[in-house]
Amino acid sequence: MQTKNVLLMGMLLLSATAAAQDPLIQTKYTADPAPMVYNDTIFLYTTHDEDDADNFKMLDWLLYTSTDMVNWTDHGAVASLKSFDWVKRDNGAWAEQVFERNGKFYMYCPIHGNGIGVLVSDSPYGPFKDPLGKPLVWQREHWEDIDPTVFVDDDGQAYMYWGNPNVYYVKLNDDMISYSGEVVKLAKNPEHYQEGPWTYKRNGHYYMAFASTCCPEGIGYAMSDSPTGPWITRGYIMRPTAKTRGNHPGIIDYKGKSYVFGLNYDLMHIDTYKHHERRSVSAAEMHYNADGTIQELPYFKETTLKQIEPFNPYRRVEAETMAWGYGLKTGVLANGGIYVTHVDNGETLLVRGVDFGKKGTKQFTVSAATAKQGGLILLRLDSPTGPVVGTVKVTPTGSADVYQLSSCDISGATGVHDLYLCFMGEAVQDLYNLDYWSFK
Ligand code: FUB
Repeated sequence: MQTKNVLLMGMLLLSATAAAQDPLIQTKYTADPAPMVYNDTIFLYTTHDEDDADNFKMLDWLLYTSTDMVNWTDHGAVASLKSFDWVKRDNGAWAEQVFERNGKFYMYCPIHGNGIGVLVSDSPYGPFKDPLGKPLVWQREHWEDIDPTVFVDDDGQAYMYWGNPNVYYVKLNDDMISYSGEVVKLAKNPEHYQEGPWTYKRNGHYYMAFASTCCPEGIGYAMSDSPTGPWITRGYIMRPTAKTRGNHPGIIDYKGKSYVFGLNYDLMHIDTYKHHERRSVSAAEMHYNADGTIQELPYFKETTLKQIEPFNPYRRVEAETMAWGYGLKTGVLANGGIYVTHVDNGETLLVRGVDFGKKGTKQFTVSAATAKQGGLILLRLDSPTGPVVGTVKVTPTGSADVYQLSSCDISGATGVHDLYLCFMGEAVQDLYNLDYWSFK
């Protein structure tokens, strides 16, 4: 993903993908989106396809947050296979979901071939711990225990559904880490069901969205009058298309709008069309009809993802907050924070819809570290070749782990603009690492 011709292609594709914001995350391969709304923020938990994956190579679960649907902050891995002492596999961290109940956060994690475990935290950012020391469910006679989804009905009864190719469910107890009764296998799957159920209740209707029959997988959905079915398929939220191969839904209502998240291979396709399991998460606004049915959407790239509200730059902004950062990578600081790295000459980081206000800004400050290279950061508005409103010089700090603040004057930045941090230096690669920035 790092070569210069690929970077150029990435720049060209940026204009094609910016409106759809397809995919949402470019610094890692992400899959199996599980969005959760908490405290006015979207917590987007995802699985993680490793950069060198050919088949599924999945070791941990990632977290991203956003308050505007287009600028996403990377919080790194919040749990991994190592979170479970009983897991002996070194692969198989498949599609999880996090569910909040009474101020605790429950992460339901399938370990492919080893059942479904549950982790608990007091915070949506983790740390997530295993309270059971064993799987919550494990039907050892097959490998169908994947893709758990959880919701709580109005009467307080919690349900967990999962499975490929069959759908199973249990009634979870109030503690959310045990269940009563038997594992139930649905007598009849929703038509076109393959895997990845996402079950919720909205305006009195029960919904089960799912990845529809492989391959390619679209996003289908079924409705029911009861949490235990029968589930009747009502159509596609997104029809299967040759443009992708797998899919996996996650659905939320947020700030008066509804969104469906899914997955595709569009990030990998910037680099290669040779098939590897290197997927990425996308999202689109979706709409319900008055009778509760859902309007079909075109493919992610043919939708427009609108920013919900302008971005406030007058605060500490973590550098790993971006709408687009193809070619960049993120790493973990000694204090557990996240930083931006692999910053090469000619790359850019886009933050969409930054509101500089009527009076505008006078100064930009960035916290950066670099052993010996250094370089410039040009701040451009509205395009990677737009007007330069400031240029900050990053000088060597003696170590790629030692961060120093550098500032520059800004002129001509008022109102709302897309902000491009354009990275330049004499070296080709690894100019500096970035921790955070702010305007004043
Ligand atoms: O990501 C691994 C598996 O692929 C998931 O569990 C399925 O839903 C499919 O997306």
